[in-house]
Amino acid sequence: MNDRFIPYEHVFLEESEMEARALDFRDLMRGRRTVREYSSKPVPRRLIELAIETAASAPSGANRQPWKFVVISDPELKRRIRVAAEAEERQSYEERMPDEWLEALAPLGTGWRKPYLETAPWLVVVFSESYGRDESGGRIKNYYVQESVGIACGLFIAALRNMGLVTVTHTPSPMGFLSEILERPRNERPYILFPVGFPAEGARVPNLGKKDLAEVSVWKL
Ligand code: IYR
Repeated sequence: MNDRFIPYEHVFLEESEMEARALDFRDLMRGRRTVREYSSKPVPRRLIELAIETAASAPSGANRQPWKFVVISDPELKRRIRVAAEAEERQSYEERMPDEWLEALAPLGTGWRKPYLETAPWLVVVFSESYGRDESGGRIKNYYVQESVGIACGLFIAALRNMGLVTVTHTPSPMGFLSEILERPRNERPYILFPVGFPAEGARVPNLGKKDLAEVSVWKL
């Protein structure tokens, strides 16, 4: 018997229930905001585990699952990450980023200071695996790594939103310092750093909206 394929047990829903669930989920996700001001209120480790399990359910090229989630709560590590990230970001904002980019960021109100890297109870750094390792240490080729890890990060963000937590997709540039501080092997590349927690009391977000359906879709009927 060939067990390489197994039956897929799909749960079919009533159309009315499909639409109701779609609306609920759309509204939940529309309410998501990137938050840059964090409370130090603790978040149970179990919630982070669940968000990672959700993210790791993502489809990936050849099912290689080319991601690693490095989870940090240690204050000393957070401090080292903040110091290194701010050093890079300061150079970026003050020297590396062209005016056009700075103008594009102006509405977000971002800057090189990243206090959330210490305030948020958890930092989750997602690494992409440019290649994998087999049992004997040989290289395994990975496929569509950027796409795969991007999808996993999207699910991670959705999982956090669904459980009532907030995050920001922080991508200090360059991110090499994360490999060093977190002692990651050469095949792992920093992809996104997610501070995770609750918003600070009185936290504010930029007054931004999303494009509407007509702007983001084209229909060929
Ligand atoms: N990485 C920097 C700059 C930055 C870039 C973009 I594009 C953003 O949408 C937001 C920030 C930072 O984290 O501040």
